[in-house]
Amino acid sequence: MISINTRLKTVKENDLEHAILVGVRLKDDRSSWSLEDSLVELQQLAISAGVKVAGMIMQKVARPSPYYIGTGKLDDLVALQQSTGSEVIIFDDELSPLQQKNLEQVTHVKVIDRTALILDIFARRAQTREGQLQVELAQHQYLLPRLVGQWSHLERLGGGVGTRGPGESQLETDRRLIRQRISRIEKDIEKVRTHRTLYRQKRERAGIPVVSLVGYTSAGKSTLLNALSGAGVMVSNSLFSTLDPVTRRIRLSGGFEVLVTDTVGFIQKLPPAVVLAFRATFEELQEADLLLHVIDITHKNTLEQAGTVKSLLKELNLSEKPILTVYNKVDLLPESQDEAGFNNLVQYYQNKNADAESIVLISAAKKWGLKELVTTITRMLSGSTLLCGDIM
Ligand SMILES: Nc1nc2c(ncn2[C@@H]2O[C@H](COP(=O)(O)OP(=O)(O)OP(=O)(O)O)[C@@H](O)[C@H]2O)c(=O)[nH]1
Ligand SMILES: [Mg+2]
Repeated sequence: MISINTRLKTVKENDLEHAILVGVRLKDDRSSWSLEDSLVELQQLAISAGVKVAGMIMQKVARPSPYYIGTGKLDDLVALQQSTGSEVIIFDDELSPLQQKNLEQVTHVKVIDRTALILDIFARRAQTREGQLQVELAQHQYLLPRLVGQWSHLERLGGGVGTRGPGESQLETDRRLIRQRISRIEKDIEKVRTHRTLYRQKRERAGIPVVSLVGYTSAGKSTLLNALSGAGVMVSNSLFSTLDPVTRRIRLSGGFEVLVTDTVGFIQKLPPAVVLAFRATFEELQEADLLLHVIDITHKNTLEQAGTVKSLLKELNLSEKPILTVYNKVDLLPESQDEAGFNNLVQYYQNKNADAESIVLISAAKKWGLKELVTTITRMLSGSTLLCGDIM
């Protein structure tokens, strides 16, 4: 198992590694994200994982080769890696085990993909037992199909004495150990989850509505929770600052109370292993009476980010929930440098947009627009009769 654990720790703690990033656009890719923007995001992920980006390579290809990129680009990649002395190459898309092995054999450095990078950030951020278990589960699930690649080179040498036998049995042992570990983690997660279900039932009896913050990573969800409740949740400009869900009770106008939950952010190309492992966290969202979709209005990819969140909500069967769209970071817009400018902008927006009812503009950092936000939350919850009755 030592070799497996070493592979899992793709990026070393407290050690600035230098990386080359590689982005590829396949011909049949229907993503709304441009190759360049996706790579810029990968760069932010790399920085969030403590990696220094030394160079980037991009290519559009019809279909992936055994090296994912074409052979000409592969030469460029090797040259760039050597001239920068980079220790790691990070691909923006999931590599097959064989592609990863082929690339490592040619470049002689570690080759990882976006998924491994995201899992590495998650491993650094997880604070609670449940969060750590979920990350570990995701890592093992990511690794399991990839074990094949580590031994197949022995088979390709022609098999027979000294290759197929030991290789195969080692592979089986590794697989079995990982499967055992996976089922142990699943059981542990189940235990933690039972705890949470009990807590949830208690809350349901108390009848307090739940408002859940959802949105792209770094949209400002935790900043908003802090602004609403003084929660003191960690906020940072690195991606995936929040991993473990946090719930705070806040008082709305009229003395009503709601629970506001902050949770892991979304990102494009969210790895299936992560979705699977964080099932419990995402399932919590099913309990929400209202979703606040927090959007960074100033990001270059605001539309793409919002679209990514919407399709993930659909995948998680959450798109039927009442949703309030919250445009955040309005203080960064040139029209609203101060509160008076902000109020003018809100007024202008409300007059102009027929659907302004379910959209609120705010600055979580400056605490602008929070009163309007709270009023809208109250109205939406009252509309669903959740705030009727005596819950105090
Ligand atoms: N100027 C400005 N910056 C903001 C605002 N809201 C959040 N930020 C900044 O945006 C960055 C991300 O904020 P977070 O609250 O950590 O975002 P998040 O959505 O919780 O991100 P994850 O936990 O990574 O999913 C931080 O640097 C915040 O200071 C805002 O209203 N205005
Ligand atoms: Mg957060």
